[in-house]
Amino acid sequence: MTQNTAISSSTELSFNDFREEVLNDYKIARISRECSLLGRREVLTGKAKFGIFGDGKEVPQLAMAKAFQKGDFRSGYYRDQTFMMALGELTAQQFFAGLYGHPSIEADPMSAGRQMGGHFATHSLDENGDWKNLTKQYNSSADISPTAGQMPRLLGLAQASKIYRNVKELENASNFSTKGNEVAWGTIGNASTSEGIFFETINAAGVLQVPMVMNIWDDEYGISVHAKYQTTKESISEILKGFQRDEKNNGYEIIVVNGWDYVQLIDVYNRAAKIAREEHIPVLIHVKELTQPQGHSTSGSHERYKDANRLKWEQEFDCIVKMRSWILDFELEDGNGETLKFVNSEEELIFLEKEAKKHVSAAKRNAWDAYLDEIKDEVKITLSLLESVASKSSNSAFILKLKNELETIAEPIRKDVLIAARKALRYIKDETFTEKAALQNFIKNKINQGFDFFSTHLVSETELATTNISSEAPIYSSEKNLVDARVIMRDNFDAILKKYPEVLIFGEDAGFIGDVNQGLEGLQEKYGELRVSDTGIREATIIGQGIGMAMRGLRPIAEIQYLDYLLYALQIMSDDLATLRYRTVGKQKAPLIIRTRGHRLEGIWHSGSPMGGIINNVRGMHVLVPRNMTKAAGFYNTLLEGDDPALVIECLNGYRLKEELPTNLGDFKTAIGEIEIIKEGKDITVVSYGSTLKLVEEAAKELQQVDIDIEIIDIQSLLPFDINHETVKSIVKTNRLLIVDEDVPGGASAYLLQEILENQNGYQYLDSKPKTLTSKAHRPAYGTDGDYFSKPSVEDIFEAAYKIMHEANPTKYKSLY
Ligand SMILES: Cc1ncc(C[n+]2csc(CCOP(=O)(O)OP(=O)(O)O)c2C)c(N)n1
Ligand SMILES: [Mg+2]
Repeated sequence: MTQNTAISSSTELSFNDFREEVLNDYKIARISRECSLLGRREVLTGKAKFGIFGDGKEVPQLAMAKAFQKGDFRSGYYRDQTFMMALGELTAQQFFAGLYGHPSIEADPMSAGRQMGGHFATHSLDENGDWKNLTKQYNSSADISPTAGQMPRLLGLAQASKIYRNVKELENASNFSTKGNEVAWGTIGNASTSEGIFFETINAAGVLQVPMVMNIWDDEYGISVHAKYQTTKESISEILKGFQRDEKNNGYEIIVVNGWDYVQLIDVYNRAAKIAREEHIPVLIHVKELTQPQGHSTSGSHERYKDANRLKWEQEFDCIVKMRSWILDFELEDGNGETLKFVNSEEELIFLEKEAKKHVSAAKRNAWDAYLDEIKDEVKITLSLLESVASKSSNSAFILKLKNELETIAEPIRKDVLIAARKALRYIKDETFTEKAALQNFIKNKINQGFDFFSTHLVSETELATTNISSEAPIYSSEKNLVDARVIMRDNFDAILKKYPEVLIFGEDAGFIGDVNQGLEGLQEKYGELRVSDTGIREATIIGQGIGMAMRGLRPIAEIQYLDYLLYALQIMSDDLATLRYRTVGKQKAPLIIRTRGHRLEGIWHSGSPMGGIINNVRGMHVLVPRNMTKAAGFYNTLLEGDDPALVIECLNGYRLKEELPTNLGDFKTAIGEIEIIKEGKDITVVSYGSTLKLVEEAAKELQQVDIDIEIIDIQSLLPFDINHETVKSIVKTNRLLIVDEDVPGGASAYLLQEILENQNGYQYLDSKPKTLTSKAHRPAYGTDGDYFSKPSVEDIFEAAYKIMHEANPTKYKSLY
């Protein structure tokens, strides 16, 4: 009988303990449900902006929480409030604080109001940004909203256990793992399994054989769209059957269970955890027959798309309703012939339900009061400031009107406060009295506070922030040792792998052959298949592996074979990696290094440099564009001493050029956010980066012959750009600016213009119109001629510089055309 299975698998609890556990579970489910019901009301009455809740998914989450151990990681989505509550990682009050968007990490530990409710996270880092002991706590990687966006990272979270179990040098990484026994648990809705990255993750985890338990919460819908439009055969477990392991082949353990069957669920989850934890075999649990009692979210009502039969079925099969009747019906005969029951009468459950209701309603009130009290204080201060400036101002009538308007807002927010204060300031702009300063200071403080609330922790603000790390020059032996530049890369990676046992390098062709350009030649043989490895062709999950492993204390270097193929990974870089620190207000980090190579080959998909697109999508990461391999290697050495995620773009045409081999491999460093003047000059400041610099240097020689002396700046680092504002100093000298970029018009060059002219105030030193020289507005055509006509050439650079000088001095520099 299933009931007996549950009891025996509950590690020989006495019946009373078991009873207590069941009733406690039921109470958590009820509390969670009440949160969903009241949460929806809060949105519909306008107190919160948007709500998406976990109603209808409570019972399987209770079972998952039981199997989830300290050290484990969750990578899930917005339905998982019950799971978080069952672990003790989310209280009802915190749930509402999140719904209201309370900008305080104490009130809303998930994201301090930065994310909408239903996006869950735990804290991996302490107040100083240092790692906590992750093996001693339950861990939830921070949720993101794009459906299936949690999948790539899940792969890495699971893979970290495999690495910790099998890489000998990491035996003592006790903050992160206990012999690799941690399971990574994914949750995803049935409809979101239609996304490509879901399938990519499933396949990769099967190949890698990592301890991942994938849970699909199946309610047959994705918003209004039924499973028949989402999934072949309307069943994800059915179509994934080929992944089932057998005697001959590795694969998955696939389990199907009904989401309302508490007893079965507990059994299934125990089994799944054991397989994943002990054997490192991925498990997929398809949890069927779940419901959405209130529909998808607060944005609509499911009566519009579910027919009466379905709605009736959902009521009957509501997992809490089912659990309730199971509790009421449960009877067991003990050894003495006595009948054991969970409750003597329904009244007991009704009492418990009322308690849950009261608990949630108080939690909601407390969360709202805590949220509003802070603002009420601000309103009070503002009203008195307005009154005091009104008493002195000749515009008092207008100011008092603003005061009255603020006073009558029943539930004011911070925006209302600042609107009133800032508008009032305009009325006294021509007046002088002491109260004016008080108002000005108040406004400035509130704007600063807003920055702290909503704009900090974009990049690391800890001692490990990479921009704090100084450069360290490469050292060369007395005999000149010129080598193919890829050798510098290889030998530096060798030094890195030796120095940091937590470093892993992986990507397409990165393992056995040592990458397509031999920058990792021989390193797999030396450091083993776990640390230097080949991956499938699957850019999004290569990044996901990196994100997940970096979140568990490893230092992955994920290789994307060519820059042009980064676009497959850009979504996950943009949505997950770049926002991680920001969306957790500095409580989680993933200092992943992404290595790729680009610029300047020939062909639409082999020579791209879509830098504008990239830098605008990955704010929160560093984007580094070294001009040669020594610079690139120096960046890796710097990044490993810091804790920011970064993308390093090596020059594809630079591996076979000669560079001198430094002796301090693994130690020399390229500073991040610093430019380098690679040629001094007095006439024009020419700003560029990466492979294009070689062309600029060539053009410089030719320009010298016509008496034009350009200064060349290698910006080296696009994000962050020139933190010490050195570029403008060059413009102070030359008074002219040319930006050479192989991105499209208005791409990275527009970004650089804004940085130099606006942020560095370069505009005031210019005697000529600033100029950007870019590629054409299309992908570069194939072949040498395709390149010549698509991207800036030496002649283009020469003529652009010459034209600037012609305009400045037409007598000396006669027009070329
Ligand atoms: C990439 C992306 N596309 C669309 C959406 C909008 N969206 C949010 S939830 C959702 C449906 C998800 O359904 P399912 O995966 O079955 O989860 P459920 O909500 O049913 O639990 C959609 C389309 C989104 N968040 N992300
Ligand atoms: Mg669904």
